Amino acid sequence: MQDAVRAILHIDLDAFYASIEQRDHPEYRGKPVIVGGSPDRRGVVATASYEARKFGVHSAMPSRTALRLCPSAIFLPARFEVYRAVSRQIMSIFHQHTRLVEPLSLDEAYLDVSESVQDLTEAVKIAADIKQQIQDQTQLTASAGVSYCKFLAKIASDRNKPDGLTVITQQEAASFLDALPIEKFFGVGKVTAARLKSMGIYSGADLKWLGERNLRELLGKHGAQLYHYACGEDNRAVEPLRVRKSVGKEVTLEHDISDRSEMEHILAKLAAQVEHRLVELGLAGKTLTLKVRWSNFDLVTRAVSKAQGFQQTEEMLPVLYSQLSRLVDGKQAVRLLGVIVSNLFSQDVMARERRIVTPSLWPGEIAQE
Ligand code: DCP
Ligand code: MG
Repeated sequence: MQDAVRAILHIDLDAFYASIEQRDHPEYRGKPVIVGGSPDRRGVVATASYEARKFGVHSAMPSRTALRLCPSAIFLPARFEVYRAVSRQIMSIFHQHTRLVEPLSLDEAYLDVSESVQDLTEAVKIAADIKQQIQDQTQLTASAGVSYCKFLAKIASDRNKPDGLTVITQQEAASFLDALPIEKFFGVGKVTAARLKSMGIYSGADLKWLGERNLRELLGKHGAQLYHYACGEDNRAVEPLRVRKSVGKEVTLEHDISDRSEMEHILAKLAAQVEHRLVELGLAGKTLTLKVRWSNFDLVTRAVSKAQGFQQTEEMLPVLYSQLSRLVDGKQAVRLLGVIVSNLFSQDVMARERRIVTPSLWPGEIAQE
């Protein structure tokens, strides 16, 4: 008997926040829309419509830079309540097709449809049906990737955005992965990419050539995993019941640093990213943890808890800075910094929305140079 096929879908909505704004405000359709913080208040871009992306605008860019690149952009504050409601709609569509749904963020999930199909062609049909349902019920477009594993399904959904539907079969995987730039591999950030490139490793084919043992020596367990991805091997299961326990961000620095004000600057950026994610999910957390890895790889963490919880950057920073001042003596160098909020709980909606709207432009307000 033939082995049962694995059929994994990755579905990701296109320019999610911005498309919702264009849907709800027809006058913004076909125009460059940027959702995020205001350019005159050191905000960052959450996302940009495809019209704005043509100017080079992208997520996480300072809004001020975005305004310079695209002076005609329409800047809007995020309406998380609306985005969460749409997210519930699309997740419920996914659940009509399989119980194996693993959400990755508000607009993105893996689905394992292996039980309902004989081959990937049938899985493509399901992906097309889901895209149509999303269109009918939310008037939004999604891009779908179909493959035999999570890694390739995710890469596939990114291939033909927006409104894409891409399949990568087992037969196509090898040539596809060989040509894939290392940055596209799961878990390869800027630092790892730079390190690999300095050794002449640019693509999946190069990773394979380097071999499992070398990659493990270079990058530890993650290196071995990378090798297997490059060979098209990814057995990770779609995990529907992943309960989120924490929201955290960390960064491995390009160069070790020992200057405390530089560390504070990085912590402020990380805290802002954690705040963003917490707000998006409608969560706060009672425990705030500072994570520091010294240049000799020793790891220290310092956790502080408070009953009201942490969500906003300004609530986190005094705690992070005071913990940092106790750890750092100006001599030891740091290679990684992280900020984690755990012991999560759901926040009062109204109180939260008021705080989010304050630092942004009001809906409809148009930023001009
Ligand atoms: N988001 C954010 N900050 C980031 C990245 C994303 O606030 N640095 C938010 C805004 C996005 C949403 O999460 O609309 C979904 O993220 P995606 O990475 O899926 O980006 P988009 O859906 O906006 O665009 P794409 O068409 O590339 O998926
Ligand atoms: Mg998306």
